[in-house]
Amino acid sequence: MTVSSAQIGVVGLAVMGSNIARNFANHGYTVAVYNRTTAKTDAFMAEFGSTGSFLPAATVEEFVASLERPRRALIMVQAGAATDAVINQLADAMEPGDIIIDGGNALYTDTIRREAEMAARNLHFVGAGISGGEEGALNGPAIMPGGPEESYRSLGPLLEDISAKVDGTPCCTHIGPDGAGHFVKMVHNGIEYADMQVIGEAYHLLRYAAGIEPAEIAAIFRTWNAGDLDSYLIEITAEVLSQVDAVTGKPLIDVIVDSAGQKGTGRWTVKAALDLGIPTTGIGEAVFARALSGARDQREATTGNLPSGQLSTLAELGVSRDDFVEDVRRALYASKLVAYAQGFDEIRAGSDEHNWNVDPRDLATIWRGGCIIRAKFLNRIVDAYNADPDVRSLLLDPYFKGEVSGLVDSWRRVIVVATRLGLPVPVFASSLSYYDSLRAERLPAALIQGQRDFFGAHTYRRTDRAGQFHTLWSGDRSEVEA
Ligand code: NBP
Repeated sequence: MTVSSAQIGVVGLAVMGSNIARNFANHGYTVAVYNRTTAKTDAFMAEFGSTGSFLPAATVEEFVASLERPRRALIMVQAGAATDAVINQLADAMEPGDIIIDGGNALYTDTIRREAEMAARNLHFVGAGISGGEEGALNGPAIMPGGPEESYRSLGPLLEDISAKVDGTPCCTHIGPDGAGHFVKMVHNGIEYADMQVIGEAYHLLRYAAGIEPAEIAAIFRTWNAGDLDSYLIEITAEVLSQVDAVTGKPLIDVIVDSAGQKGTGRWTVKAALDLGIPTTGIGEAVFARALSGARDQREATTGNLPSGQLSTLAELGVSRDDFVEDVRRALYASKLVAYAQGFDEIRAGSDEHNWNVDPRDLATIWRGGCIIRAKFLNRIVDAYNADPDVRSLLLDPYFKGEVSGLVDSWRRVIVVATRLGLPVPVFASSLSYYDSLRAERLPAALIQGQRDFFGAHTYRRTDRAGQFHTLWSGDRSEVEA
């Protein structure tokens, strides 16, 4: 007979699942482990069985039977159909009140559906976003659990225990009902796309506008990491840029193919933003930049084969190298602020749409550690929402406004230089356009409304009177009230 003594179980022992199982065991929990292919469970036990208290199971039934009640089973398998298959197997073996947690990168709409399906079977379903990659899974990730409040009471202490801690605060908190956890994890990844792209654009300018070699750029990034830009992504950028390829002796960056992969969470973030009507332009440009980089056939046809127009050099533009380096740092910082402001706008809109009541301060707090976008300046986002929970854009917060006022001139100069040198900076440039759009008293949308009224009688509103109006474009061009 199986002893029901595991406080938590993990299904799926690939890299993430095995590291999370070990993380629980390292915190003193007895962990039931199960993998579809039993050989993987055996291999896990052979390698790590003696490092903690694990109960290996060969079947789902045995796995479920080894869990204490209410049972808590964390699924760490491939997102999509595999997750549905495992949920159904667990649900068949579980009893009312038990908790199924999906720690994979599920699409939040799938999580909403699954939560409703499990609720109908009197089971709790928790979609938990987990960030930090394999290292975080083992040593402390950021965890974003959604699902019923009630299940968090039983589950929360365990998840908080294994999460990263910053100043003693766990990087885990209940985010909101059903799909809230996976939604914010999705936007987290979207912000990560933008953050990585702006760092990439900064590198590209230092390298190809200022002609600085990778090892020296690494040193520049290290100094940046000691200031406002202090973050995990800046830190690892310096590591990557200082790496030398053992085969060729060249900087590793020069032998890596310049096609960025993607698994889909950035694309989901943009799709959701489009549906919500939130202009997450930085994230969108970052996703498109990866797509363009990966369009090998097209790039082979176009590289060196499209007219550039008259190009300049930094020297011809009278810009000194040191001034330019500092301008790039500021443009990077400003563009990054825009990406975060847009990401938080999307979270607010998603939360309103689904009545999740997500507190943005929770996210800024738990993202300070464990996750890929961990950064010092997230403390400032907490302060901003503390000062005004309803601030219409983070860019309006007095601290960030002050920061941007010290950055914006550099930001403009960098876009000019990049344009004159013919270097692509899609997120730097679109973020500045977004910022200028927010500042603008008038936008060209008035003309668009005129055009829409011309060809489709879509009507327009006037600046001086209430109501909807239409001009009789193909008649005498007088205006009528619609
Ligand atoms: P993978 O995403 O590579 O999934 C492999 C696991 O899924 C194996 O345990 C495999 O079992 C299991 N599996 C599959 Br595939 N189909 C199954 C099915 N029909 N029934 C039961 N099990 C099935 O693993 P991972 O990279 O560890 O990621 C796990 C989850 O965590 C994913 O959702 C991922 O998106 C998410 N995530 C990953 C990272 C990361 O850095 N890798 C970070 C954050 C989140 P088998 O051994 O029998 O084939």
